[in-house]
Amino acid sequence: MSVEVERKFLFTANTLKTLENIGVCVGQRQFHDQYFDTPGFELTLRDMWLRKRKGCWELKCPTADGAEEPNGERSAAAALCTRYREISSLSEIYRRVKEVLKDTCEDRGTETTPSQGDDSWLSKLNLACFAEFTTTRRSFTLGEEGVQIDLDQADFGHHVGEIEVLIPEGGDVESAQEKIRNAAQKLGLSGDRRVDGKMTVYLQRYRPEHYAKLLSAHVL
Ligand code: V4E
Repeated sequence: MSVEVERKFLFTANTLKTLENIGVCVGQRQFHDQYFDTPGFELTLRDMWLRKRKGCWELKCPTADGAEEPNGERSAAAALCTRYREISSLSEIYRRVKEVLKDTCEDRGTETTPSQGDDSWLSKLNLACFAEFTTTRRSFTLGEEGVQIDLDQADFGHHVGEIEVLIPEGGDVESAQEKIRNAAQKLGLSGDRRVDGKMTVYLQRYRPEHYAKLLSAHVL
């Protein structure tokens, strides 16, 4: 299991020029994401994001240590970063999702892990797709170890950049944030406000009721 520490940013043609000058493009790819939740938004209200990408299941959920720094405060730079645990093992995803839904779902699903390709567990747990979109992603590195910069263009007309560092669970979050801060400086990023990701914009546009619930629960 790994933890993704990430800062989103708005990018312009100039950011792209800078990246092409000082970074290395490590690839371009396209993927289709489908996100799932119950009609009562029980996963996303807990900041848990279940998705299927290129036929594989992924769950992003809050880290065990929350988002606080050891001294209980967050620096301005750290506040721009999110961190989420990324789980890609279907058995672990199924276990965690079932645990969250156990009180509300009549059919609690089977004990055995679903097999890849058999999605019947979704309806048993009352899960349905609430968002889907395709992203074209160009990825860059800047020479700083472990830092990746993604420029995402979603098919519903929103684009956003991300600087991300993957660390092991319990790894050094502050050093990841420092790397992200350095990369942001190299890219000449200014601004001290969190930037909305693809999902926030998608929900705002196409699922206003869901968006409002998450906003009032301070998930977004
Ligand atoms: C964690 C999360 C969501 C799931 C999608 O995560 P995101 O990193 O935005 O998507 P993507 O496609 O870049 O995934 P990757 O390829 O990097 O794994 S949707 C909303 N959240 C929570 C969230 C938040 N509250 N604030 C910010 C700035 N980002 C995400």
